Amino acid sequence: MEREVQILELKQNVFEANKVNADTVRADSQAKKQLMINVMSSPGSGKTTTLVRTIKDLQPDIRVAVMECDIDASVDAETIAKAGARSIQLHTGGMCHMDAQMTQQGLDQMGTDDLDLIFIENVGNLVCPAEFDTGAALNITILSVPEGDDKPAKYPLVYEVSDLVLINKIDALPVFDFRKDYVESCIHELNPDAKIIYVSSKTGEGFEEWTNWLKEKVAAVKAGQVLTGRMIEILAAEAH
Ligand SMILES: Nc1nc2c(ncn2[C@@H]2O[C@H](COP(=O)(O)OP(=O)(O)OP(=O)(O)O)[C@@H](O)[C@H]2O)c(=O)[nH]1
Ligand SMILES: [Mg+2]
Ligand SMILES: [Zn+2]
Repeated sequence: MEREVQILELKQNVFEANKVNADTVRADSQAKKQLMINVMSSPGSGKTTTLVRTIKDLQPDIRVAVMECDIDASVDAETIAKAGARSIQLHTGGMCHMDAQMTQQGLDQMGTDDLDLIFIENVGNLVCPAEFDTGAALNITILSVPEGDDKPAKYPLVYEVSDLVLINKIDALPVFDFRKDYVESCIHELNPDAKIIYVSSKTGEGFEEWTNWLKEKVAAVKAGQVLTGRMIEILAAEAH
């Protein structure tokens, strides 16, 4: 007699549970009029360096905190603390991405009083962080010049779900074959509304445009506006 085969969609359950947690995290930050931004990129593209310069440019007018997520070590959280912002190091227990439950635990431990802007520095990885809603309102990706201009073509999802792409290390443009037109067309093909800003976290070039974008978003949240980033829209559309 033939036996019936059972199928359990584990991945589906994981995403559904995460969505509930992410919505709770987002509702809390909306109630507190705090903006949370998830920063994704491959290892070494300059997430921490970018955040350090950003903190220095924004504080004290905008009160910033960073949740650093890594598999191990605490160097990034120490670097952020030295830059004068509240920070916490989260160890993901071997996981290569953040999820909303981890965000909640991090926020509870760090404390969120007296903050305007909270960054999540996600684990350096261009693949699964793009699949998990952390509960942040907005998502950004950093692509650094030395990684190559083919990354949007090879890792499309992270660019699809991002509201903004920072192209970092532009001070290195003279020594790399990096086609700006090509990278822009690849990103816009995936995500026509993605904002692209060129920066160097080493020299500060481009930072005015980046920090103005942040100031605008923080002001919108303070004014009670609910920001709905691309990732939230895409996940909601998939759920229907
Ligand atoms: N030339 C140049 N170097 C940069 C720039 N931004 C970052 N770097 C360097 O790139 C290296 C990696 O920078 P990090 O900020 O640690 O990168 P990260 O993305 O936080 O790395 P992980 O947390 O390990 O994923 C460091 O040596 C930085 O000094 C830049 O704009 N120009
Ligand atoms: Mg880092
Ligand atoms: Zn992962």
